[in-house]
Amino acid sequence: MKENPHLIIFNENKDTRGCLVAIEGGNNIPFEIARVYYIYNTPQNIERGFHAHRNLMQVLIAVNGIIEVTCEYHGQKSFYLLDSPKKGLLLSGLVWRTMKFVSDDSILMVLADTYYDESDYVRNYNDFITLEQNFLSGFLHERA
Ligand code: T46
Repeated sequence: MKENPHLIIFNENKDTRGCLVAIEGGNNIPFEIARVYYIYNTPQNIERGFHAHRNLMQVLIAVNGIIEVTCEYHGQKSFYLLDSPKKGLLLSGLVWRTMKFVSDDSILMVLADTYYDESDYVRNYNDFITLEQNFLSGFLHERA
């Protein structure tokens, strides 16, 4: 099931001791979690990503710091500011993504629906554009 990129706001259990967010696969995110990875110790304003995925579904969460994510899909660009551990960004399917680690204390935690598979990556931008065009022409053909 493919969905356009969008933010998910998690419920926060807050009391005088601090805050707790719980994420349950298939409940408050739309897939079962097969893999968790996190990215940290990034220099300030470094950008990572610059690729798309063919099928992978992921939720990106800045558990610390501030991370700007740019998404390109269906010929348009959208920007998401991950500035709270309460926010998750759902990415599924063919979305060209870049993540800018705005503060050097930023930690990006990612929940993914499959194990690591390099063959799912589209790391060449021209290949991404070709795949997008194929997808869009197939979509328009189906609707005609
Ligand atoms: C994504 C964004 C948000 C592994 O061995 N296992 C893994 O599960 C992952 C995710 C990566 N790797 C290896 C592959 C590379 O040799 O770690 C190295 C760095 O990966 P990459 O350059 O793809 O990292 P980012 O930050 O550009 O992208 C990562 C994810 O790879 C990608 O799926 O959507 O974060």
